[in-house]
Amino acid sequence: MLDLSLYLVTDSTLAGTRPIEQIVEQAVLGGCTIVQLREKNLPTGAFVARARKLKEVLAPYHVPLIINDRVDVALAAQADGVHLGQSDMSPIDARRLLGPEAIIGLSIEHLCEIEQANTLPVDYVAVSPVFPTATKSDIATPLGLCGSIAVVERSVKPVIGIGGINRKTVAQAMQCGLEGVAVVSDIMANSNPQQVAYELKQIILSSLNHRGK
Ligand code: TZP
Ligand code: MG
Repeated sequence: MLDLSLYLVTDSTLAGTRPIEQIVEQAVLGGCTIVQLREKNLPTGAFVARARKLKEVLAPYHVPLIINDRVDVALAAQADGVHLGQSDMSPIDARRLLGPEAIIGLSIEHLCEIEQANTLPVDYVAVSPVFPTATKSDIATPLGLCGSIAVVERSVKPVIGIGGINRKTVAQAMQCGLEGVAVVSDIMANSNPQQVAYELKQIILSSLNHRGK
């Protein structure tokens, strides 16, 4: 079963001089259940190489590796799946290329996008963003708690949230009925990613338990 409860999205800028693989492994030890490699400025060859390295790190933990935007990189590195934005390759084409077992995620930036997403071969959708965030510059207007609840109500797929989710906001976000949350800066920018992931996970698990999941 796909566990979306604590979804780490990497950011090499926030990693600074620390190797991404090390931060990711610590976050997994703290409780991250799925990892997305997001590289906006890396040349393709280096992106594939980093994905391969990360896959090796994650394999012993059975934590899936998702590639942001790039189906070609996911294929080359034999990653577990891809996360697509509304203007990336269509999930139909991505599914055709990656096969039935691949994990495919899709960002939902506007409420109206959920109806189409329901018809697409995706495994989960992400409310993007839930809250304002400084981590990504080209973001849509935050859907907020009401928008997130509306996506959860209308979606036939599991829904996660991304954007401005951290130890202070995660409980509120989970109350929208999300399956999990994606986190960048709270984990990637902290000098103790394992501890942050652990704290986030405790809040998420307690919210899921209250729901009887
Ligand atoms: N997509 C939508 S918001 C965002 C991405 C990659 C950044 C979220 O970063 P943070 O630091 O968790 O707010
Ligand atoms: Mg994208």
